[in-house]
Amino acid sequence: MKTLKTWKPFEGDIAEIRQQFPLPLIALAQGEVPALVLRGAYKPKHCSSLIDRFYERGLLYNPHGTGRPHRVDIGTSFGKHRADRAKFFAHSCQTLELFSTLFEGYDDPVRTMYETLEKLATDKEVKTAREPDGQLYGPAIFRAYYAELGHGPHYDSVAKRTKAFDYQVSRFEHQFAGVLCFQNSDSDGEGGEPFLYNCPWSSAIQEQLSGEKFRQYVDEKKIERVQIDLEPGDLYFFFSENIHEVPHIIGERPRIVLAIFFAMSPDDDEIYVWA
Ligand SMILES: O=C(O)CCC(=O)C(=O)O
Ligand SMILES: [Fe+2]
Repeated sequence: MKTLKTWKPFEGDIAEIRQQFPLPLIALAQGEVPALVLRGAYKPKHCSSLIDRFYERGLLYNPHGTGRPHRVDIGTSFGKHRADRAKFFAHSCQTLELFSTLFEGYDDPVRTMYETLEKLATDKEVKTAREPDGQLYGPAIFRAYYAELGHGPHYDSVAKRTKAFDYQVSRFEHQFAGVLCFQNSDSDGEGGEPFLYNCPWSSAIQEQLSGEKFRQYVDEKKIERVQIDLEPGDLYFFFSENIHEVPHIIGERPRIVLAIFFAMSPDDDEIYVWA
């Protein structure tokens, strides 16, 4: 692996980030910085209390003695549901309803993410993605990765990868993600902590993305990568058009995050957020 550490995540509060990067999202898109990390953006105590609530309400499963581990989403994944438009928007509607009471008694973590993003977005308005007829996308998603689950090297772009041109979110130039850690898995190793590569997607990269090929390619081309080490309550933003991965989880305790995707164009006043 490369030892030169020129590509490092920047950690700070909003003011420190904006002082360093007057246009933080553009800095991410241009690869000046791999990620912006806001420690303690949300109260860790609220993370654990909400997770208890998710178990109580059967929104997460207890791994003991159950069958094959599978990822659990609480929310509406665009990628998973977009093929059937009517069902996608109906599902999103249910998520909005669920989220309207799910956080009662605690800070609303979805609002925390949107408000933080709005402060980083400088002069843009941050909105849940919507279609011209007013139908809303899912606002955010909780993801629980259980043992052996992760996410191999990939990039996320509705415009470039998903090519969902029948949806409004494809109109934007750049796509990003924000992830708020709720719980880490119990391994001390690399498991569950995301890696970001200094490598935007291109059609040439596409051929390298299958199987073990990408790791070889990264070594050969000396592509820098960074691992983002998070504690509950920490939030990070990154350019999701860079290749990234989540190494699989080791141990019984699932990694639980609240994630958003969002897209912007320099000349558009709105930022659309979805899941
Ligand atoms: O959970 C993370 O840190 C990244 C997740 C991710 O890459 C995705 O959901 O597409
Ligand atoms: Fe991703």
